[in-house]
Amino acid sequence: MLQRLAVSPCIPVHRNPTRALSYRPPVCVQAPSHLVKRRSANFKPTIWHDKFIQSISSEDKHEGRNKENVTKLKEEVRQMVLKEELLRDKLELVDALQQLGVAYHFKEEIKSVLKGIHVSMIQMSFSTVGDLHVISLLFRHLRLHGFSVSEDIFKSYMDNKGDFRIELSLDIQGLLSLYEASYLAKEGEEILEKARQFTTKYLKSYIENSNRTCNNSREKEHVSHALELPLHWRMERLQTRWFIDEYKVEMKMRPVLLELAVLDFNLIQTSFKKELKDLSSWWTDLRLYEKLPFIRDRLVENHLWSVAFTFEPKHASLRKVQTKAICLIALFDDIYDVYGSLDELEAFTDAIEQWDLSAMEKLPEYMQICFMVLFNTLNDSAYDILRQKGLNIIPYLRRAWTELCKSWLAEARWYHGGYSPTLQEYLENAWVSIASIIVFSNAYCMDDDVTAKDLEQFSFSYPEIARLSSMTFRLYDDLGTSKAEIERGDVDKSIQCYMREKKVTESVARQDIRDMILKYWKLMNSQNVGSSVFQEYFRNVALNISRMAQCIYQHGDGYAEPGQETKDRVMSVLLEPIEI
Ligand code: 0FV
Ligand code: MN
Ligand code: MN
Ligand code: MN
Ligand code: MN
Repeated sequence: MLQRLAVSPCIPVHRNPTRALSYRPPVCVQAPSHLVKRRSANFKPTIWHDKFIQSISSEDKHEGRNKENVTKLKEEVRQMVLKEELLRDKLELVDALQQLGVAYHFKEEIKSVLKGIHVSMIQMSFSTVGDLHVISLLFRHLRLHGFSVSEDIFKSYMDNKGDFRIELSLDIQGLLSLYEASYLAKEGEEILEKARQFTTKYLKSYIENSNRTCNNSREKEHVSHALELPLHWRMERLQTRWFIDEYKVEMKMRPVLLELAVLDFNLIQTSFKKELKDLSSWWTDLRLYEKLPFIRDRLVENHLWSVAFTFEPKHASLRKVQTKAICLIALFDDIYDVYGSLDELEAFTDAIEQWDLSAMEKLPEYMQICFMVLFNTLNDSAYDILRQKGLNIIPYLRRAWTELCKSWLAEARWYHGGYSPTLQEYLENAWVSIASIIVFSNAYCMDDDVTAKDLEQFSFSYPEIARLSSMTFRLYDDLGTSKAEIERGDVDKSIQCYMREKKVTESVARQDIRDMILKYWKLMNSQNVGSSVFQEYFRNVALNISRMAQCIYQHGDGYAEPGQETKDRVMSVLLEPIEI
């Protein structure tokens, strides 16, 4: 199978301490930069200019009052969670909190409610029978929160041939909840696989029938939304935004919940805007785009990625680090894929590995700029952690950037050498070259709750869930971007490797790659990552990377060629408050 990367815990910054003494002026081995024949991908400029970003109001004159209100409402909701008695009510409340995007305020309470339910289920040997909707909600939330629960819980809804009983197809709410639960399946779980197929089939026919009869339009809207994408795969802030609007007209709507959700959404969004303004000043002041106009200039879209990984207020400084890193990832990726010559890329990869300003001198000027901006940005983020927590995380970040550059170099060598990798060769490299190891390393090393022991663990290998999530990101990316990449000249991506190896058409390959993605999701669900606060946080980052990748590439390449879809997402998550 796919190998994990071996890692030395502490890479010495200077391999040879006497180097400074034996310093000699560098010899430039490459062709002079102006003689290199360069390609360009003709990426469009950004639609979000700094002038516009700075003109956005990030001051809310009611911010103080709204914060006070949130504190008060939170207390009311906390009481609600603790007071609820019936199983159905408890679960529906937990589910609403989750979908309204405020569950993070009540982590402890929700855990304790679910723990109570779980304990009583153990006492009854999981022989719970009841409403399909309630049991499905129960199953999904137990799994999401790391409680062990077997798929056998659904056996009582099956006939003696092992199929779901046909009369269930009339229970739309039950079908919908079972459908959502089925996406929490682990590798090899057949009941849940049957559940997914059964519910998908009958929900689709419900939509077809109701197109003719036009009954209950809200239910229909919910079913279509779910069929488009299950909850487990959705980018959280976008789902929250959608659900808040739905919740407004829900029969069981509780005004306290709604008010909390809207205020909280807007407060968090105010923080996103402040972050964005700082980031836009940083990016504009670097003036990289003037010097390197061939790159993807996508600051705002990059911040949307960071928000997707960790939206909670306490992660504001991590988000800024992530957005800066993604700007540099996109810049470097374009150099390795399109702009740089192979000689230059070899030299650049060496320089990154050495992590030393003198290594930079051998590089052409445009690469010196790239090297230095990474050197400064990374050291800057690491400095904050060293100052605040006394932890030196530079070795971990260097490791990730070096591995990333090496994986990009491998692809460049393949491309320039006219080599077509096997699918396995490709994937072993491509889960790294998609660059999420940088996101993971930042998220891991810079979290408040990370312990020295966690860091030691990290120095041996990346957690398996990081590799699985990166794999989904890679495959989603290839589905959305490989057409343009191959046209402009690039190494074969997963789709082309698959077509060649299995001798199938592109549309078969695409479908099979979608099936592979589903398999990776199941493997992610199978990971037993532990239940500490830190472990749960890290698992969510992994799930969120897959969710965001699915979202950005849902309608093609929403990143390099952001159209109306991406613009709408930026507006509704980052810029437009919900009206009160
Ligand atoms: C990948 O671009 C991509 F979406 C980037 C670089 C931005 C977001 C990155 C992270 C959140 C880590 P592209 O399709 O050019 O990547 P490949 O690897 O296919 O060249
Ligand atoms: Mn690329
Ligand atoms: Mn690339
Ligand atoms: Mn944390
Ligand atoms: Mn790509």
